[in-house]
Amino acid sequence: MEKILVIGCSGQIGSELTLELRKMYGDSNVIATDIRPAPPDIADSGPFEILDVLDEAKLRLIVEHEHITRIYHLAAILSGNAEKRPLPSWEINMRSLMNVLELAREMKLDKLFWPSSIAVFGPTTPQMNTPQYTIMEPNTVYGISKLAGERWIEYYYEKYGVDTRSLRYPGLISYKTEAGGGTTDYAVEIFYDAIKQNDYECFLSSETALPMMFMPDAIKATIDVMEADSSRLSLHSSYNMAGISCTPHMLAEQIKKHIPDFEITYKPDFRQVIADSWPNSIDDSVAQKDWGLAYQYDLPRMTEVMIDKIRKKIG
Ligand code: NAD
Ligand code: AKB
Repeated sequence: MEKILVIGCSGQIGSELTLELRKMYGDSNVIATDIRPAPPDIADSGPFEILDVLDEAKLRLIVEHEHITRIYHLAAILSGNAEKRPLPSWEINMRSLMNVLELAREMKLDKLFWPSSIAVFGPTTPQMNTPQYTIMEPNTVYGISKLAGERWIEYYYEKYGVDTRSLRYPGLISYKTEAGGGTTDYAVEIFYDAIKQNDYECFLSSETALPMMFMPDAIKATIDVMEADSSRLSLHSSYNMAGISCTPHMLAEQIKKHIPDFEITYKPDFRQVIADSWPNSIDDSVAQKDWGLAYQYDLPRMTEVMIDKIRKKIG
């Protein structure tokens, strides 16, 4: 039986992925951790501990004491926040990964999951239908840390056999937990403001196309890549994921179908430069071929569910 450790369970992804993992492996077999308190449904449904992933001794203690076999390492500082505090963000993003990789090597853990991002690409990358293998010269602290992380997970696979599965998530859209300080956060904020006040001031320009994905598709892909037989994986860095490519204008038009009075204005800030350096759309054919990546949600369906769920949540 697998015994799972989730690091970063209180974030946008962890708050949903942890519950899915508990359904699959049993509540008591999924140890949830974060540096901040867990949402009530995680704290109430199974084990939770406060853990700073930089505290190597405590991390080791939990892994040994709980007989952990797999780690989902989700803790990171996202692109927007990382630009405000470059060196501490580099420290958190990189040292946490190295702590986890070293533990996995020493303790021969079964598998790791560590997410990468479309932030690994940069201004010199072809922006349309960005291939799996292409020029990668990220110019953000976050992007550099994700690219370095991809190189390290592949290194640990080749040198030590540590099996880390990884996805280059696009911007994730969800209704349970707010987004964690990234460049794609507008695509979550827009729904809350549309429902609360019928307008939204967007920090990216109207025609900024970025790849996005609805959380249920991201969770399914995460579980699928972790469950895939290793013989099917042709790479051990991180898989491209395309999702839905859209601009703030396109998303606003979809929202107007449900909230006709909705108005959007644009006031680009420092995140515009980051967004401009990222792909407009992604080629994820390698993931489709290797382990069957597929999506259930397009832009209209995702918008419909987001509006419905957020209306119910905030009343
Ligand atoms: P988030 O910011 O919402 O959650 C991260 C969690 O990590 C937070 O709950 C935070 O408290 C925790 N954390 C931060 N520092 C920690 C530390 N020192 N020790 C323990 N926990 C710590 O981020 P997310 O959106 O859930 O992202 C999870 C992972 O997925 C990250 O690696 C991120 O880079 C990656 N990712 C996310 C997206 C997205 O759109 N959400 C896209 C691409 C990649
Ligand atoms: C961010 O905008 O930083 C994240 C990401 C795409 O990695 N959502």
